[in-house]
Amino acid sequence: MLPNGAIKTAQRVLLIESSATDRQLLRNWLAAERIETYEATDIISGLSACSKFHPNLILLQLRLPTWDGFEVIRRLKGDPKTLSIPVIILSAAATTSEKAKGIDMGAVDFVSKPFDPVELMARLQSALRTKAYLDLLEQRAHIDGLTELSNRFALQDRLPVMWESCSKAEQSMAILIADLDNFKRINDHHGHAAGDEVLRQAAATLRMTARDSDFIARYGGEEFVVVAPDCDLSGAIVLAERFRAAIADLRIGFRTSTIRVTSSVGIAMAFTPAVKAPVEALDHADQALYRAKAAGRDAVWVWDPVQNTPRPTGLAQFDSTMLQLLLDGHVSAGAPKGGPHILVRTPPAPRLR
Ligand code: GH3
Ligand code: MG
Ligand code: MG
Repeated sequence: MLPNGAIKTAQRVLLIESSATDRQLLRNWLAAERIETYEATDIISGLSACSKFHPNLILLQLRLPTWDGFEVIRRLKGDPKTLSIPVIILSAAATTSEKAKGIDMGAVDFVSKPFDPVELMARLQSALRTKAYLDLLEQRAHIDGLTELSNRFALQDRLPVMWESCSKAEQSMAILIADLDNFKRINDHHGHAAGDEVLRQAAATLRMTARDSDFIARYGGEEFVVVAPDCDLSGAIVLAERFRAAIADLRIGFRTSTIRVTSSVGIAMAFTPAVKAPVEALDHADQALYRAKAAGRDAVWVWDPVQNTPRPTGLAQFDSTMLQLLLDGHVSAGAPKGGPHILVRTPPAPRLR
């Protein structure tokens, strides 16, 4: 365990208290400790303050008008967005069974009247520290240690949320799976440390190629998933082709060697008639990726929602400069070799970082 003070705690406290006298008293103590405070007098304003103010801790009076404080705790703990905010109950005369009920429902502590500023601050700082530790642990549990991208757990959490919000906003959304080609050979020829460096640089390239609003995760060993909200099929192909071309352009210096690597990408769109859930779109992207591999790698394939089968985009034959000219609409591709394809001439290019 780290000593007190070893972790920086955010200091934003929501005070839900109906008594103006107690609010003033607590406000003054919190201000003296330089704690940013937001005040609410009842359950409605208290709950709405959570989404506006994003408190790190809530000081909650049990005796509130209309509904009691237990209802506030029940609602806070029932909502994933507020579930982890620690609640300290302020109580004038809570019975033992009320205290037990509060703790049982998820409150972290009690402070009884008459309030003592030293005790209150010690309990409050302790709860803030615990919250900061938990936030740090949660953050670390969602980050891949090698590439510093989000990991698979983070993807599992974020994908359904992004899916829901794009669906509500009636926006398109694309899912890409990119996999480095013949990566095992790099490990075999240059060693595991070289493979790690390739993964780091591929991840950094992906991060630079994607938009700020895209969510990128390391999905497995040498596999990455990009969830691109508000991105139509043309935009997704541009993004995938940029990534593929940028990876192919990399020259990764490792000790005395220069390593090159290519990647294959599968794309699937959300909200097509056959796709009801994120896992189905991921599966389509995976099938498209599989076909890109089978067709020779260093290619982008897309799940065609009309034919219900993967198709090549037909752009893999161009180097990155030519590809950029093509995607910017400055030149025309002519007839690409290799049969049916989806060719994009003037797509809305995603914003580069
Ligand atoms: P394909 O083109 O079909 O994708 O072939 P591949 O060699 O890239 O795929 P394969 O699944 O055969 O091998 C993936 C390799 O990635 C095997 C595994 O040891 C390696 N790997 C997975 N995670 C890491 C890692 O964190 N660091 C390094 N250096 N290698 C890793
Ligand atoms: Mg691979
Ligand atoms: Mg793989």
